[in-house]
Amino acid sequence: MSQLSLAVSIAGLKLRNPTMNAAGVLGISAPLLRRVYDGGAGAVVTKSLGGAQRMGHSNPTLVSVEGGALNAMGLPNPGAEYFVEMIRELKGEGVPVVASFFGGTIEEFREVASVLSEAGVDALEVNVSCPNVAEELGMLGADPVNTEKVTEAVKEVARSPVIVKLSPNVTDICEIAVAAERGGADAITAVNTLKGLAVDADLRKPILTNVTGGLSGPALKPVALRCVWEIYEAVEIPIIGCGGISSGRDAVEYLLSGATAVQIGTAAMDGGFDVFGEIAEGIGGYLSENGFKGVKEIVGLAHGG
Ligand code: RRO
Repeated sequence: MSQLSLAVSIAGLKLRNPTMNAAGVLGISAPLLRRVYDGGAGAVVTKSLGGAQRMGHSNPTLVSVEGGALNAMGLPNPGAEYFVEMIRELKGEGVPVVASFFGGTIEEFREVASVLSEAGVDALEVNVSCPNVAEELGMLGADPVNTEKVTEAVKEVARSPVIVKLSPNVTDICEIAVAAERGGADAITAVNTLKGLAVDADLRKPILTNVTGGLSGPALKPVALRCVWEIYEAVEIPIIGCGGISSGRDAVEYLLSGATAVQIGTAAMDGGFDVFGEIAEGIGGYLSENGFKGVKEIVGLAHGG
């Protein structure tokens, strides 16, 4: 019998396998997140939650583009307090829950982190990288000083691991990753979406009401993989890879580049809930075919000795 294990631990967050949904995809209610877990995910991630309910941008907020999708949802969410009961429900069913959240100020980040921590989440994912809203709500993570301050504030109230989700829309992602680590981050998610534009030639206008949006899907993969690679060489903390993963082989490429786990977004919108189990199985197939006994053995292996 094979001794193969797909289980991984990210700073104490224990996963039965390295897959999760990406924040914002299938994460807006407990029943949907339950289906993500039943579909085979190792943990589930909520839609990014703020201190108060937000409607987000008006439609159109999502458009298919070459190699993926462009979204500008604008942080629609019911507010962190509203989600507390759903987190408890999922926890009661034994589902590991990562709460993604954001704030307009450092104080709001701290307050929301406190609410979600008290609800008993297994990890907090700090979203300092939304490309679709005004700077104070979205791209605090474009600046290392702000990233460090936000991380420190969240760490002060967190009772579970703190993961900081970074943006690819920066000159030097390692500088931001190092700042998050200095602020006390337990892990990094790399990356959020890449800022892009879609124009309708007949209407002679941008398609999204927000004009620009965040690119996800296969077209993002080489960029996100490069980010994981660079961050792996810059920090000691674990990395969760995100961007264009739709197969076990894609996930393996992330693990080899330095990720300990992966998040799946656009492929879950296209392929449904079973994609998590299929990707986990694909990772398992690669490990056993190549004589490895666990995921940890291949994390960062492409960097060489
Ligand atoms: O809601 C959004 O527009 C959104 C968010 Br919060 C994010 O972090 N990344 C993204 O592509 N869209």
